[in-house]
Amino acid sequence: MKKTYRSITVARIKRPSNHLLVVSDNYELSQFLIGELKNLSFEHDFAFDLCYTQLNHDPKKMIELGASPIDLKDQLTITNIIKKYDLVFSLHCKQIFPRRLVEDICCINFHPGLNPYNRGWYPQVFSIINGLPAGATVHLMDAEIDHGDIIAQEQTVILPSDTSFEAYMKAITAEKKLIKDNLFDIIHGTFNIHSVVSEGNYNDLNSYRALCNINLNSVGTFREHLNLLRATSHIGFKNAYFIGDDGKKYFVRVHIEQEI
Ligand code: 0FX
Repeated sequence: MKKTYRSITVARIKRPSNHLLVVSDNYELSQFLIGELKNLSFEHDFAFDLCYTQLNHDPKKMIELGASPIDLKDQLTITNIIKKYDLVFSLHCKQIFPRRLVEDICCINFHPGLNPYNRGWYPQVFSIINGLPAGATVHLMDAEIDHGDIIAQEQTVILPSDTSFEAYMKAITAEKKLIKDNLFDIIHGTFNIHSVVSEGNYNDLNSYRALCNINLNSVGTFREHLNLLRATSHIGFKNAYFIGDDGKKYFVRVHIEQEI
């Protein structure tokens, strides 16, 4: 794996957590995390709560898992989190954690990208386009997005046949492994953190939207065009499109198979 952090230990957190808040808008990962949490046993008192954010417009399955709503933009909510919890997880959360929260409590992000490469929106999409490494990262949070000292990482391999969907599923598998391998130590407070070698790069939602708007007159190699289609093809979503001569919008998706 390409080293993305310095191998020096910058700190070792020593205090076990008694009360964890998990903020997540991702059902699959929340279900997995809860399963792992229930398998662990600690010598100290430990409890956790699960919340989904205001930006989650389809929270039915999160509610079935026992999650309650939370608004991280509300100042009183942040004050109450700081009073009640000593550890907070961001597990694919749709709201940004405010500075006050990440500076007052140990907040940890589970991210489907290999920091510091392609931080921000849909890391695997941009890895397909720019060839930067992909994977998953668990890291301490600071006030910048997908930024902070690294606890653990897993790199994934994106094949020429992978679209955004397959590359994303590989990142999810890597995240589950990171959860399994690091959860006890994180809660126990016996994990090491490592500083990141560079700021890397960040992609916002507008950069993604720009990729989806196909310019039929764009000039480039076939590889570039194919990579754009791979990067925007994701089962369940209509992403890339062009406007036909009839003025109508046409969505495009690519399917690639490796010879067996
Ligand atoms: O759980 P998650 O990967 O995303 C969540 C938050 O929604 C997101 O704001 C946060 N940055 C992330 C760390 O955690 O699920 P998702 O359904 O939003 O996206 C999953 C993948 O689906 C994404 O990597 C690319 C694909 N996708 C998603 C949307 C919304 C598309 O191809 N098109 C889309 O319109």
